[in-house]
Amino acid sequence: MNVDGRENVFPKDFAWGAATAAYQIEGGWDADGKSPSIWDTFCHGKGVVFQDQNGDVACNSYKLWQEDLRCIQQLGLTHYRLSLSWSRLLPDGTTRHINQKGVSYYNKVINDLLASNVTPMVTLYHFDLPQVLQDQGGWKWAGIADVFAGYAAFCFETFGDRVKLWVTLNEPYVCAKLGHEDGLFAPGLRDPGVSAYLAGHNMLRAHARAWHGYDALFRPRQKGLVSLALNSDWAEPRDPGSPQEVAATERYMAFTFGWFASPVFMTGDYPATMRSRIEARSLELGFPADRLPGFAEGEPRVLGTADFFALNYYTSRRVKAVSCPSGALSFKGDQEAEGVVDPSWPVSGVPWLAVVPDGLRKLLNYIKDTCHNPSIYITENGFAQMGPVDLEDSQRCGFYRDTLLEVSKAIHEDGVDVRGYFAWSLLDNFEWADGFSVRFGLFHVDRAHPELTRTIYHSGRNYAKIILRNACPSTTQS
Ligand code: GBH
Repeated sequence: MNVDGRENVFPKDFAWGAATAAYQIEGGWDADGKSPSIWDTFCHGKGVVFQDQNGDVACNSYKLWQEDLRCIQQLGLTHYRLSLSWSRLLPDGTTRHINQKGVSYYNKVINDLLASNVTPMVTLYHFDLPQVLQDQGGWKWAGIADVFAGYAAFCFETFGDRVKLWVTLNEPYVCAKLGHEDGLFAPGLRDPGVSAYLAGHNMLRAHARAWHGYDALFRPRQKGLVSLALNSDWAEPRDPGSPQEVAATERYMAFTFGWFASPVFMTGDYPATMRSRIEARSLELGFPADRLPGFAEGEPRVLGTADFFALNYYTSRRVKAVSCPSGALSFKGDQEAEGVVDPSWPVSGVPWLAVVPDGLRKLLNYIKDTCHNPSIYITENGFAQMGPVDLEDSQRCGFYRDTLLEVSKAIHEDGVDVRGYFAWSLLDNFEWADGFSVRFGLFHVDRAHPELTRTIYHSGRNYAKIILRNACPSTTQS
């Protein structure tokens, strides 16, 4: 439906948001009774983060929430996605001890948002496991699922009268793979081919318990929605005429998108491709064939435990087939595929983030087709700047314009049920292993200034205009 060139107009009630995460912005890492998370521990170690930086202070949003609120208001956001720090609320990880100062902080944030007519979307877990729970085995420990469900129920009970949009886990793929296979993210484990599958499995068990808890005990009176945020690239074969690359692309999607989307949205189990590849590789290398755990009878059902699809999309890949003949187990050896950046794609400030807006439209259609046409929130999407700060960030302006045009096409031409869009991120913040060297904000945060002054980028002003008009420019002018 491209009537009168108005396809760039978004549906009424479209959610316009920006997203952040607790560890990336809050600081106050040991303030008021908060215990350390695995990211505190990870960053306080040497040589794992750019220039040994850490989130001890970050954007100091724990103290400067009013400044963040001003930024939110200046953009005119209808929605704001934030995450809760588990170890700020429950310092020993469990509800045995509740940190009232943590509760008060988030109550203030949520109440201020609502008073400003901004709907909160709250993520329970954005990579920052309480260290005390890591000490018991973290996501590799089966018992974590019940502990997480207890934390989730506590949050629903405490904030659910006002919060109606919940995300349990942010990007289980990243947490499992970068945290347990590659060692690039906390907890920094390098255990190729084994731990990521186990950690991912326990995340799914944890998520399912949280969702069922909400469904049974809270939904009847709170009437909210619960999902988990899945990140995925869009992938296409390097050479569409090559059957090997077509098959490799299928494996690539199965091991990234399907790993978590299939159990929750499609079949209740991992993709068949994953099961068969991992089993074959285990046999080949003489390993017990149960690296990818099964969904046990008698466990809470995982299929159907999402009330909407929460998608984090950043980039796309061309896929080639690779084989790892060496004797070592690895995720890549199981997947037998590698994603590469097409040389024709422009890249952002970081090499991994190639700018491929139409990949988002394709991925949205793929979700519609493979996951039973769910309602979709794009819970993260954004563009990285590196090097000198450029407040006139024209490349990022173009990125948002082109991306939103693809979203509007997905809605109007393809009939994808996209309900909202959250820019990553409200602020320049602590970009995990890249520290503060990579900036995703709609607002710049001046780290040299004692008050960590927030200044809007040109892209922030443009985004505010888009929100105000509920439409993105349909031409290359903005
Ligand atoms: C999101 O992950 C996170 O949810 C968010 O917290 C983060 O700030 C945002 O992305 C921007 O990165 O350096 O080649 O090893 C998106 C998934 C995982 C994609 C880490 C890039 C690093 C690739 N990201 N990955 S590389």
